[in-house]
Amino acid sequence: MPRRWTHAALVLIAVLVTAHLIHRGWALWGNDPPPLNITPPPLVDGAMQSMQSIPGGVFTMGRAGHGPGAQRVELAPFQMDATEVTNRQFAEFVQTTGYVTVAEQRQWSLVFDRPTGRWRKMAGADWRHPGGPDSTIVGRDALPVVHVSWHDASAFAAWAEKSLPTEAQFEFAARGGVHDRDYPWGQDVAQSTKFANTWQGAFPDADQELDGASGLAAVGEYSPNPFGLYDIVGNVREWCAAPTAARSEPGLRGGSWVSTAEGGTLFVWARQTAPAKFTDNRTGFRCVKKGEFGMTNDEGLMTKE
Ligand SMILES: [Ca+2]
Ligand SMILES: [Ca+2]
Repeated sequence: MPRRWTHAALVLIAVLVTAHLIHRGWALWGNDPPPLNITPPPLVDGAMQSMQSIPGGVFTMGRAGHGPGAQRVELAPFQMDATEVTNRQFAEFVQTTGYVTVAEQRQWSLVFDRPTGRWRKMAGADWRHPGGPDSTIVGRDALPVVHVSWHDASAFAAWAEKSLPTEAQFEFAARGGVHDRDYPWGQDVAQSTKFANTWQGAFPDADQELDGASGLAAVGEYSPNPFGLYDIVGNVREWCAAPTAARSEPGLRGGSWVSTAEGGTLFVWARQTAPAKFTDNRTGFRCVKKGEFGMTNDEGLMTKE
């Protein structure tokens, strides 16, 4: 009798522990992806931008048969901005340093023209005037900064004591620990409307706006990937650190609000490039920091040691 009760108690405990672990979303099944229903830290719009710890590790970067192909890469742990850099954050940088962007010096930038689906050179377009000289960023604090060149993004990163991610860091982070899929959320492009601000429908005739956003969206409005990174695909495509190969253009990752599934730029392994002085209203950035240089406090904020 006691033995039966002991057996029953052990079974009950095993069931409860298993249920608890499953409820907590622990990966009991080896290398499967972590759950997507994580609770990310609160977003903070300002100089103290929320960063996420990215564990590092070995992964296959790229895709065989596409661009530079696939290669095994090993990465050290690092921290990455949870969101794209916003107008408010960039304004703080400019107010502090007096920095003048490439587009402001040049007095023009490229703006997407919906009727034609082309990028039009527009005088007076810059980060303060994202749609052209008559537009403004007033009331758009939480939108990603655009019309920033690779040089501008690098200057911001240096000021913030961070750097632009390498393409390997960006891709590893975008994959979110899911290494055999084309999107951070899996293979189903229809799910993109939950995780990313992109373009649905025939380009450039009509954006069906199934994701709820026409044009740019405020950062952090869509679900994060398993590493707690928002808009790592879509919204603005993001500058990466310059490649070491001579004369190579910097890479751009993640696609943007103008990207369609058919275009192929939304894949976690896809890459675009542009000249370092290139600017338009679909291109922005976020920063990274070496893991050992900072700690994350209880509120998910970077703190200096
Ligand atoms: Ca959209
Ligand atoms: Ca993005």
